[in-house]
This record gives sequence, structure tokens and C-alpha cells, in this order.
Amino acid sequence: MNHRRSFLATAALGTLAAATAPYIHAIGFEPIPGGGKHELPPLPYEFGALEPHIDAQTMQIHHDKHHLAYVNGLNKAEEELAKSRISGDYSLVQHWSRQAAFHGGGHWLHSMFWKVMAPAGKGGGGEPTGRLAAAIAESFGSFDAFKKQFSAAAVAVEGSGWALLHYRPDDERLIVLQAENQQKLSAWGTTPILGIDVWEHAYYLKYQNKRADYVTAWWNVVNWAQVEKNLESISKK
Ligand code: MN3
Repeated sequence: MNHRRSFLATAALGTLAAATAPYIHAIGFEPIPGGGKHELPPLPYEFGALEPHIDAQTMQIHHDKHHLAYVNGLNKAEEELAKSRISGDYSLVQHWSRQAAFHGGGHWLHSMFWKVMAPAGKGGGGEPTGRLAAAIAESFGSFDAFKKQFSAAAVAVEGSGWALLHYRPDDERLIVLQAENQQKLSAWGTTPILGIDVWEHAYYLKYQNKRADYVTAWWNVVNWAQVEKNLESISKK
């Protein structure tokens, strides 16, 4: 028993060390205890893979510039909060907490966004099947009713933001929410499993002010198998 406990403690420390090891601080500060440096995940397909629904140039700028900026912004916010813990100067804690929420939300949502899309006809488009289809029918009445509500939510986001399909473990329901920017209008205790980015940077080069056309086209690249994986990874059943 003691041997096992000590093994577990050693394993936990090993994990911590592995997490802190890649954290190389640009300004020579101490590594954040227990925290790693966030990194831009690679796109799971080529920039042009979602054509003609989402153009290659938009995907390249969106991933390489916008998502990278959220990763850098999150790292910066966490570095500044770590400096505060050492210096005891929390005069800018509100600013850096807000930055951590905004950039952390952006990093998380974009990491999900790339994965819930796939080339049309090659994993993208169609309708959900299996457990996800059943959960959507149970929560919204039908797939069509869900699609209409989700599309309407996406088109109606005020300014920049997202429409998101969340799983709520408390009652095992799926719900549609909007997010303004990356995190405003969030509910507690729910996790997005599908989302569409409706910031103008996600569609303006190809669709200009016609967000509804982008939303309609986007359904052709939804990777339902990934959405079902997301549901299965967080639900109890
Ligand atoms: Mn975006």
C-alpha cells in the first residue's frame, strides 16, 4: 500500500516536472509552479481543405495570426499573474485576470473550432448519428430545430463572438448559448462541444457582411464524429 502511494506521489511529481520543463521564460523569470507554456496547436488539415465554404487565406490568417495572438496573450497574462504572486504587487490583477479570461477563452474555443470542422464530404457535413443524434433530438425536439436555433444564435451574436452547443452535466442536456468576444454570456458548469466563430475575421474576406451565408455554408464542414467524441469525453453515460 505504502509502496503504491509513494509510486503515485512520484508519478504526480513527474507529471508536474514534465509540465514545467518546456516553460522557457522570455524575460528570465521563474517558471510558473505547475503551469506550462501554452502552444498553438497545428491545424488538423491544410488551409484550403474547407474550400469552397471557408477560404484558405481566411484559415491561414485565422489560425496563424489570430489564434496565435490568443495563445501569446494567455501566456502573457499568466506570466504577469505569476510575477504578482512573487512581488506581492496585485495592482493590475483585474486587468490580467480579464486578459487571462479573454485570451484563455479564445485559445480554448479555437482549439475546439479547428477540430469540429473537416472537409465537406470527407468527414464534414451531413447529420450527426448515434448517441449525439439522440441527445440532440432529446434536447431540441429534432435536428432541424437544433440547427435553426443554433444558426439564429450565430447570426444574432452582437458584434464578435460565437454560437456554442454546450453539454450540461447537471441534467445531461445539450443547450445552445452565444458568447460575445470569447467568454461573455457564459454559463457555469457547462462545456461547449461544438462552436462556430462569428467574429468577422472568420468570414469577412469571402462573405463580407453576409454572416448568414457563412453560417449556412459552415454546416457543410461540421465534423459530427468529433462533436460526438467531445460529448462522450465529458458526459457520464
Ligand atoms: Mn476567431
